[in-house]
Amino acid sequence: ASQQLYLDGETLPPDFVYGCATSAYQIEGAWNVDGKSPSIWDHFLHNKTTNDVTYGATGDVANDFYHKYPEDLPLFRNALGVGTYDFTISWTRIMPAGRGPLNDKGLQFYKNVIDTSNKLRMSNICTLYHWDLPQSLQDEYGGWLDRKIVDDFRGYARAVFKALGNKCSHWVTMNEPRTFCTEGFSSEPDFAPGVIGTYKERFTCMHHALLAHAAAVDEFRLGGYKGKIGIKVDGGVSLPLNPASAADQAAAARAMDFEVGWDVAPLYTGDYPPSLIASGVPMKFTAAEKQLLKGSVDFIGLDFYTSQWVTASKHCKPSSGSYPECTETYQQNPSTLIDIGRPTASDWNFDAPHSTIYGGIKYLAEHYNATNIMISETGMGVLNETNFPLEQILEDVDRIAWYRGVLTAMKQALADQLPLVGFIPWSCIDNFEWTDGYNVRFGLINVEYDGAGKGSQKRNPKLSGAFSAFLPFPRLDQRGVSGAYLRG
Ligand code: PNW
Repeated sequence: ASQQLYLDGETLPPDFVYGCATSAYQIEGAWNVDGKSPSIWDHFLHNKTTNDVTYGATGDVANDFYHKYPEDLPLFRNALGVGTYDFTISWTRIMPAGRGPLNDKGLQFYKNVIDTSNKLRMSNICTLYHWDLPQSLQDEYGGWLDRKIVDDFRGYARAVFKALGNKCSHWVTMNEPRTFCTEGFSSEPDFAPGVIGTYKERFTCMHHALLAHAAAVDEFRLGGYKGKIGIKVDGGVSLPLNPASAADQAAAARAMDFEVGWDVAPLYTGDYPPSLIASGVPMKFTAAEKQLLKGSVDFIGLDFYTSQWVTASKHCKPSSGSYPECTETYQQNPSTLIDIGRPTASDWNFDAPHSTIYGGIKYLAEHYNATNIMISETGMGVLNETNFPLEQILEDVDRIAWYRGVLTAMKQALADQLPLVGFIPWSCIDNFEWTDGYNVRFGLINVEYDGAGKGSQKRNPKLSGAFSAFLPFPRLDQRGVSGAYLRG
């Protein structure tokens, strides 16, 4: 292999994607405009009794992207220099009853976003689901806890593909099933639907999410659409604290199975990781379901932010077989997990690019023979208290340091011939950061609002935005790759 590996057109795969990402609930606002019905996030935050979202913020207005996209998309293209805009579709905007007729105005909004992107010479990665389930389906049958969700998701996917299927170069069925299933049904859920659950609920949600993913991919392939389809999975990389210890190695391998493998293994093997099955699972896939799952991704998106060292727990030995309780305790026991890297404003997120980015790509490639791996989200949040001077917020050198580390890790991956095909920083622009409200910002562009989301909404590119514009990636317009049908 060449010793001179630069992240440029010569050494990157020819279709390498460089973009930036957002999600519907986090930026659009307009929560009840033009026929949109409430999602579980609207409902959850409107009906909260505990006040654990910073400053009681909601996504009711967020960035008002629903109205401001004509000013934001040129910024993404021109200030950040991205070739791809990665966005998510709100189910309740496009199909307000959860199934049945489409809402023309909602659909038109996404057509406008795509057409405007294409006019600016950006392609689109389009995601069907980033956590904003129709509240009506939650009310009707409990949403992800009922098998009915699989058919409804299939119907929603079919309708979206029919309307927009050939307009996106990449489709993502859903964002991070593990995050929305574990956070939405935890013992103290701070994510919608906010249903207190045990491992059984979390597993059931994951099981149905995986089946829904497979059903959507099935629809896409049956329809013969032109783009690629995949999923975005979250996860950290778990490494043995003491690499020489067999017990720590086993603990780390197990943590990878239970976290990353939980949703990744079914995509490649058709079933959960053997160690997870051996520990006892509440639901199993049928032979037909396994067949649908296996090979259900053209590409895999890694939303990888952070990593941890793992050491064998004294309290619950991996071999004890009393999963779920044992394993969950085992994973969550603070004495067994040690965050790797520089702390950030998010208590779960530490800067360790070699472990997280290089390690994540390598793990997927080696363990699951994954090809077409995309770093579909990574980034760091910075605290944005209202009294901080704007100049300080815009000079976000810490975030540049984060992305420099990511670049080095990606160079290493490419040098090792690992199949990295894209890189999508999170996020294009500041937005509603779930339980942190607007107080922790991940954007390459600043938005002037306070922790509750109130303010002028003025957009200001950060220094990291300029850094993004200078990254030596090929942009779609210079190469025309897949641009023909995107623009055509
Ligand atoms: C991503 N973790 O999820 C989400 O896709 C975005 O919506 C979100 O804004 C972004 O992270 C920043 O938080 C994750 O706890 C959230 O490891 C949490 C974790 C991982 C991914």
